[in-house]
Amino acid sequence: MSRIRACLFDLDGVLVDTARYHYLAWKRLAHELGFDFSRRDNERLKGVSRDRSLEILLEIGRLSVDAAAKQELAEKKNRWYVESISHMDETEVLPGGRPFLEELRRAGIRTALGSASKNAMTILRRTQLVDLFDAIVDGTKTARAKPDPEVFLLGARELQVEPQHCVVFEDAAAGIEAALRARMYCVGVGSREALNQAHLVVGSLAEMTLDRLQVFGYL
Ligand code: B16
Ligand code: MG
Repeated sequence: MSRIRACLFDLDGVLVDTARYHYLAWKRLAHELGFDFSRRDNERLKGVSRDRSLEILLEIGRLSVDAAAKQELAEKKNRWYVESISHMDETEVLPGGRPFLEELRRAGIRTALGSASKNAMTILRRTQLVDLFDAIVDGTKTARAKPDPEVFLLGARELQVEPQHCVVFEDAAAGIEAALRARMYCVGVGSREALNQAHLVVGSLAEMTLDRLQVFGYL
């Protein structure tokens, strides 16, 4: 078994719950466009890029708009979203996130962020998580969205660790597929039914310890 040398973390749904801010902004946009957008609909947007999220929203509202209008709508939603996350603070880190990152770093395991969000730096700064990462790969650095493995492969490359020595923590099915396509180990964070492709599933990072990485041959 290979030794684990790095852990890569998704942001929304693993370290912070920004899904609710995304939801409120998409819902406001849907209302402006004249239709409703439910929490159930919002599940389809988790881990998905901003552009693809807008396409899904327009599908739900049965609307078709040209490329320029799409860009305007995506920008409008993002302005509302950025306004909400600008009020975040360190209390919004999900349970177990900070202590687990600190434990990994004490043990010499490298850490990276692997998020689809173009707003990841703002969120990391607001929640005071920036210094806990050796590498930060977000939607501003990638060309292809999850389930493409690009975000995690780039993270591993920045950390100079081979994929077989990496573990990814993800809350979305698209992210788990991306991790598996990168040939990394994957821990699903959330419900077992939704994340059954992962090698291991935990309810939250509060259930994670260095010891539990032994299942991947940590020692
Ligand atoms: P932005 P993650 C993802 O973050 C969110 O889960 C997804 O809902 C969002 O559409 C995407 O980021 C893009 O975010 O509009 O801020 O660029 O889960 O990959 O950390
Ligand atoms: Mg996520």
